[in-house]
Amino acid sequence: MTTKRRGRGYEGWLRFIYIEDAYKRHAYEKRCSQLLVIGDSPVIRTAREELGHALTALLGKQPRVNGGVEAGSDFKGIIAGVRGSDPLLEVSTLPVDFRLEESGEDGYTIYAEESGPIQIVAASDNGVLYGIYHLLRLLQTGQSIEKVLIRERSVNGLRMLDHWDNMDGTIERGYAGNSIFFEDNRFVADMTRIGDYVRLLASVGINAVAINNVNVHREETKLITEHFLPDVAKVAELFGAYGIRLYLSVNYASTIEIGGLDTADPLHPDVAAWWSAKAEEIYRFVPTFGGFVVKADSEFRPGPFTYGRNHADGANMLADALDPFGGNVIWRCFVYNCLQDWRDRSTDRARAAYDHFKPLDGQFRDNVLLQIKNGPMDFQVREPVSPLFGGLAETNQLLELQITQEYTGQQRHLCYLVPQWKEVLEFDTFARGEGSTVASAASGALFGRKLGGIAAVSNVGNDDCWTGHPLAGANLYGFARLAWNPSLGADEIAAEWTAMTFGNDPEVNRTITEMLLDSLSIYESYTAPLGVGWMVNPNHHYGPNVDGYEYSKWGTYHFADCNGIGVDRTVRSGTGYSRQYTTRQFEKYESLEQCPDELLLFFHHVPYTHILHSGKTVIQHIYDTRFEGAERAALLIARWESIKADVHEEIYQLIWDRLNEQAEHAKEWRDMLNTYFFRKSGIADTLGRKIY
Ligand code: GCV
Repeated sequence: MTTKRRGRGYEGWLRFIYIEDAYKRHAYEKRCSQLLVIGDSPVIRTAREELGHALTALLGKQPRVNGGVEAGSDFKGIIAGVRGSDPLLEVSTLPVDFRLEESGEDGYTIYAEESGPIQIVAASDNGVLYGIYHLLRLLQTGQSIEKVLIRERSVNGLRMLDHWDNMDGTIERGYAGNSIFFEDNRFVADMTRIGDYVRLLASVGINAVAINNVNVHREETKLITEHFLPDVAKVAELFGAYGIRLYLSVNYASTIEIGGLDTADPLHPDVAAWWSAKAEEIYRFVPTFGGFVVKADSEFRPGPFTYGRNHADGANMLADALDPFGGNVIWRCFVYNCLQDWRDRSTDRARAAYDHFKPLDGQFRDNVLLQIKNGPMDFQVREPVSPLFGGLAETNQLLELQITQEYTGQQRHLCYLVPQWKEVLEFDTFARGEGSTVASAASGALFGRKLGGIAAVSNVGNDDCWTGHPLAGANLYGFARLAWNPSLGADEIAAEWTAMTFGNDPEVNRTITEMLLDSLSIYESYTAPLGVGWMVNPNHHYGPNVDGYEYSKWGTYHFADCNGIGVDRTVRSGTGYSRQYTTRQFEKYESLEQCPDELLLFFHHVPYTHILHSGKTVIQHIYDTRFEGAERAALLIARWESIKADVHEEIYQLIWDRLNEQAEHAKEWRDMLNTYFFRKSGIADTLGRKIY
């Protein structure tokens, strides 16, 4: 453990604040002054150290660690280890229902009666580490440990973060400073910060991280050469001590760019041989290497299409190279025509991923996972769920979310994204009848796949507080908690993160939790109406610009004119995108009457006078939500000010500044959108409010 106190939120949610309440502290002390963490692998050593340091900080006393304890002795402290690794971990004392048989690879049980030890019995070394962090969470949030019976298993095998970090130190869509991995086209010399980052991640169960951007440029292409592999190995070792496997994004055309070949044709034997030798070399340096992440044939990246091959050909060739070493290929489905003519109304970008990948279902190797963005477009504040979930029955899949707030306020606006992700995870695809949720498709459970999980684009940079906006830490935390268990509630995650990060003052907790929970709907209100999206400034994507993408090549249009707005994606009269869903969802979206208001303009082009389910016209909804959104954004400031006295001064100020900027920008959104739509429609606000 390398953390030094740096202030301004550096410790994130791993704040082990001395427990002032003597009664509580003594109650914990009674049970936590001796520790026995069994084993000696790097992960177990980490677990032991983490527990020791955290307890010392929380209780103000160093616990006795691994001091000669005999089986059968009257041990009263904390004992942790892998099931069966020591007679002291007497699994038979656990209540029958809480045996480990069903705990999965990373599961654990925490068990304590009023007397005797607190036992943490896990299925693996990682499980021990996770169990220890869980116990610490109980202490951080002030819960009783007198009688504990907790059994946890991870729902998703892969719980992954993707970094879009470039080797020059910049981060594509990064809003929290520069990369923590790279600077000046090399790895950072001081890796302390990487060590502190993986602590944060491991404490919430993340087990895989891709460290470089999926847009793999010239320098990053060399990450898989002996020039950089020793450094990759160093980082992988840091990761490994916390149970995390390192992945690299690779350039599909590496055979040409660094391999001396003149082709990247996946079916060419020289190409396959080059990648096999490359895999062998990588694993020589990095035995725990997780595998490759690949963005191919997407936004000007090379791919198998150049050779008339499909994406199964490309992915399988790489998968065969990694297979002997236990590596995976994570192949992204973000493939679409980014050179569209805006005059062409027949092409619909939303259709692209499904049209490309559905016909390939069943053709991918077992160590390939298709990484699918949550929606068919690109991380808008509101989109429907990608129909590939439920559409792919015979292929491993990985849901891709975006924690970094590219289209959701860029960490300058408060936008707690967990409620959005919950909606995605709970969406019913009906692929195997009712209850066929995205969560179950992604984990692999729905179709009986062995590999599956959730990945997300990290929001972390080298800012003091990691995430630019200190409250955006809740998104990083929340993603990981959901990846571990998608059925956790957005509210419980918010409350848990708040308590761990800001302490246990009930008023502070209530205020911050409520601000977080309201924030997505506030952001949505003043920005994109009724699922339309994309009304942002081109390139950097911050701030309102209603026609910013309307006449561009990116396939992202809203088609607003003087009569109406929205994209007709119906089978009846539009692009037919709606048919990519299974029947129940298709019928809902296809029908103007049944389509939910919040997605109306994603599926239908309607007049401004169309009446929503809410009883309002579309135009009145646009005006009302923009006025309300800006008002609610301004009210966030007062809510924050109400807890000024109880929040660390610097953090208070940082957040106050951002909330003020947000309130100002919300007004900009309100006025630009209202004016635009008033000018287009000529219809006045029924409440006669100020529209410019
Ligand atoms: C890494 C969007 C973003 C790009 C990103 C791309 C992707 O288009 O704007 O910055 O590239 O998605 O997910 O590959």
